[in-house]
Amino acid sequence: MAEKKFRSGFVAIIGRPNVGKSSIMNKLVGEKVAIVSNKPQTTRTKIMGVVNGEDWQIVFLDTPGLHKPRTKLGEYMMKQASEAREGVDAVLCVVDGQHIGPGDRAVMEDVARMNCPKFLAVNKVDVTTPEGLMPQLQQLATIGFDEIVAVSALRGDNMDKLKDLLSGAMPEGPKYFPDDMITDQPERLICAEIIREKALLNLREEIPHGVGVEMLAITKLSDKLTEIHANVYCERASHKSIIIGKQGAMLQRIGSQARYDIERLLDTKVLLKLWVKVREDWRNRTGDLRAQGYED
Ligand SMILES: Nc1nc2c(ncn2[C@@H]2O[C@H](COP(=O)(O)OP(=O)(O)O)[C@@H](O)[C@H]2O)c(=O)[nH]1
Ligand SMILES: [Mg+2]
Repeated sequence: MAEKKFRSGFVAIIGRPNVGKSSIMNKLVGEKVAIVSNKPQTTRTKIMGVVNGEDWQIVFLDTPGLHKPRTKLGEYMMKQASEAREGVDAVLCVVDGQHIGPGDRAVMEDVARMNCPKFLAVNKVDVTTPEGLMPQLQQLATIGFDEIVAVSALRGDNMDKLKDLLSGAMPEGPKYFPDDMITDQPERLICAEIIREKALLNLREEIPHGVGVEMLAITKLSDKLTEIHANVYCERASHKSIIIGKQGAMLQRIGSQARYDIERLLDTKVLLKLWVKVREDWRNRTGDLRAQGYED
């Protein structure tokens, strides 16, 4: 019997903040491995998501959106994004079909120069009309992608097409990770990210960028109960009172939304204790960055 060749490889997902990179990876993986929000720069590290087919495996690397860094954290994020591009077998570039601006164009042109198969996903087609999209797609055709696909991470449009294209572009290779391993993120970091996601969802304006979560302890009290203690950092006293809210209402909301997701992740009940701390300029402090898991 002829042996069937197994294909595998790494695919970097690249694009401007907020275009839906993490949403696409989660949809492809089938589980939420990267948090998602409507705030730019939600993703701070490179996050791996593994997708398995019958005779292939793709390891996606979700990356922070490309932007000009203004803090040490920002520099770390951009380093993570550029590291994720090294040695990949293909690139998936993502733009938001609602608006493709000069920043997107710069990213696309940059990606188009890379020496590997490259695909462009025009995301959020659920909120754009095909007529509105056509002129843009025609224009993009000249940029040098192997293929351009209109997708919706929200509705799942063309996700199978993406899998087909990308798996077809993978070289022959081993199964890098076992079937049950869908991400490289340790449980404690995912828990911290879930808390940060709920803070991002509930907070407005400039506060989210300055929010950080440090896990202090995850203690399994029994098979059915886990206790979690975490610090929520912000950069100003005024932000702290907003995060806590009137009579603690905001912190309670963030906490109970986070608890809901973490209970599903850990499959136990969760006691979640959050403390809000002011730490001016933590995004420029190496020690604080380390404490939150942003380590080189
Ligand atoms: N309507 C619509 N919204 C989407 C889609 N994909 C992502 N979003 C939203 O776009 C925002 C940014 O998504 P996210 O995955 O965090 O983007 P990233 O910064 O590129 O990783 C979130 O509010 C998502 O819910 C989509 O296909 N359709
Ligand atoms: Mg993201």
